[in-house]
Amino acid sequence: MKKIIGPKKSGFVVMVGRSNVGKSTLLNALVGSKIAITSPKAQTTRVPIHGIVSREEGQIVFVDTPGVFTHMHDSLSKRLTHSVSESLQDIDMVLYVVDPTREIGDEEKAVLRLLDHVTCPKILVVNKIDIYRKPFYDFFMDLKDKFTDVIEISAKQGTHIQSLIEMIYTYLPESEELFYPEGQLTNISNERWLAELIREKLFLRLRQEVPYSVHVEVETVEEREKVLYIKATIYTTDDRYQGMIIGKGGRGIREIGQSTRKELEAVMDRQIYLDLNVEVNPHWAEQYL
Ligand SMILES: Nc1nc2c(ncn2[C@@H]2O[C@H](COP(=O)(O)OP(=O)(O)OP(=O)(O)O)[C@@H](O)[C@H]2O)c(=O)[nH]1
Ligand SMILES: [Mg+2]
Repeated sequence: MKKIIGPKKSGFVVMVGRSNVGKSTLLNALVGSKIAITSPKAQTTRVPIHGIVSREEGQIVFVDTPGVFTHMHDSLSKRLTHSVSESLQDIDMVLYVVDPTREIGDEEKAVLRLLDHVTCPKILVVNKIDIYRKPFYDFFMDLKDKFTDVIEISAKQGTHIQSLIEMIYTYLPESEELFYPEGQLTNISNERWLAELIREKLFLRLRQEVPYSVHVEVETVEEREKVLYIKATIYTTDDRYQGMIIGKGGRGIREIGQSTRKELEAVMDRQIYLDLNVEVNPHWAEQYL
């Protein structure tokens, strides 16, 4: 028997939440492919990334945003917060992603204030339910009445992801509109994605402030005999950071290159030659973000 499908629905669904709650991990789980980078450090995501789900029911465009910040003194945080407020304009739904395992701080309150002005349907997404100790679970459950619906998930383990997609279709407006061609999973280019993957390895490997000082640009992607040749430059703001990234005898940069290459070879199922350079450019944030 043929499944009965109602009128098509489509729209933009923005994920907001403070740093580290798992927004990018959730984006990847929803789309079923690693399009956004993730790390245990705050402020991993820098530019809003779209993840696209196209089904018979219609098309959902998920927008992953950077965490919202209260420390507005540095220009990076300012730019990131501005890009979140911009993402909240002209959208069809908000997923407010929260982490019940971590203390509620000023950043959480700032996100809640942002949400007060949003009039479209808002879904409270309680993430990380795979973690046993959730001391702040009740705090979020008490907010239930402010939201259209609530769901508990684990983005990392893929728990209740399909239920969340069904829930979203329930509240999405009727529309035949396709924002992206069917089959397309993201708005970011191949080069940008490669650069993001390198940035992820920097985030995973480097300590404290160093990863926040970097920007990655991929300059060349080229077929060369049996290998795919990729040339990329890591820009950092300071000589000191350059030294820390390169490491003693070049060990640091070698490790970053190797882990990126390993992941790329696994995903692309082919041999990769990665040519990584580190340059100092104090103005990359103004130039590239
Ligand atoms: N245990 C557990 N860990 C998770 C889950 N979802 C995400 N994480 C982890 O939480 C950390 C942060 O995840 P991200 O997806 O980078 O968080 P984010 O909200 O995008 O962070 P920003 O981009 O900095 O705003 C990573 O180490 C993830 O592996 C989950 O469901 N369970
Ligand atoms: Mg992120």
